[in-house]
Amino acid sequence: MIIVKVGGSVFSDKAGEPENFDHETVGNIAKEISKFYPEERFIIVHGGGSFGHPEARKYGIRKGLPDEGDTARFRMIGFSKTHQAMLRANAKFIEEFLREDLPAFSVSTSSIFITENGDVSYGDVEVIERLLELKFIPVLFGDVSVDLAKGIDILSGDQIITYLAKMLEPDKVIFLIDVDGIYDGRPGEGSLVQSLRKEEVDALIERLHCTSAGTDVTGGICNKLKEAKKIAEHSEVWFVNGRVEGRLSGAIRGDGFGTRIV
Ligand code: IP8
Repeated sequence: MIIVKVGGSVFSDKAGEPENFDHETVGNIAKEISKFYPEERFIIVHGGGSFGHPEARKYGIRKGLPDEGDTARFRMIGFSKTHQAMLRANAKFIEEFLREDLPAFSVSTSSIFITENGDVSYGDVEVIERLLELKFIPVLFGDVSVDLAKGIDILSGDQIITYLAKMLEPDKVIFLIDVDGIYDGRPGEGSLVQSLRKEEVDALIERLHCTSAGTDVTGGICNKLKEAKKIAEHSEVWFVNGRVEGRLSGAIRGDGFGTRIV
C-alpha cells in the first residue's frame, strides 16, 4: 500500500484567490495512479492550500477555544467554516478521481482523529482498513480537529500520514510538492538532495533555518521533514514534484526523480 500526500501548493496557488483549484494537475495525478491501481492500493491525503489555510488563519483556530464569550463563538464559527472549505477541496479531488474511474472515497479527518496540542492522540483507522480491503481509495485531508488540550486545533495532512504510517505500515509514502524535492539550503540556493538517511534529517532541518512557514498555519517544509523522519521508521519516503507529469509514477516504481529518504 502506498500513501500519497498532495501538498496544498500542488493543487492550488496559495497566494492566489481563495479556493482556487488546479483541475489539470489533480487530473494528471489521478491518471498516474490509475496506471498502478488496483494491483497497488493507495491512500490519498491532501493539504489545505488556498482552502483551509486562509480560514484557519482568519479565525485563529490554532489558538484554541476559550471557555466562553464572543471570541469562543467566533472561533467555533471559524472551526466549522474551515472544515467546510476543506470539504469543498475534498469534493473536487474525489470528482477528478471518479473521472478516471478510480473508486475514491472521502474520509473526513475530523470525524476519526482527536488531537492533543495538534498531535494525534486518538485515531480510528478501522474504516480506512476496511475500505482498503474492499479496494477503495480513501481520500483524507488536513482538517480542523477537536483537541484535548486546546478545545480545537488544526491537524495537518503530514501529521495524519505519520499516524497512518505507524498503524498501517505502508510500503511507501510519497509527498507531492511544488518543487523537485528537498533542497540542501534556502529555497533557490541549495542543491537537490536525491537520497537521505533518516539519521541525517535533523542536520538538514538545522541547515534550512526553518523559522517561518509562509502562508501555512502548519509549518511548511520543515514540518514535512520532521514528520518524514518519523515516517521513515516505518516505510520509504519520497518527495517529488507533483506538478510535473511522470514524477509520481517514478516514485511509485522506485526509480523516480526527487528525494528519497530511507
Ligand atoms: O496543508 C492543513 O493541512 P496541511 C489543513 O496538510 C487546514 O498542513 C485546515 C489548514
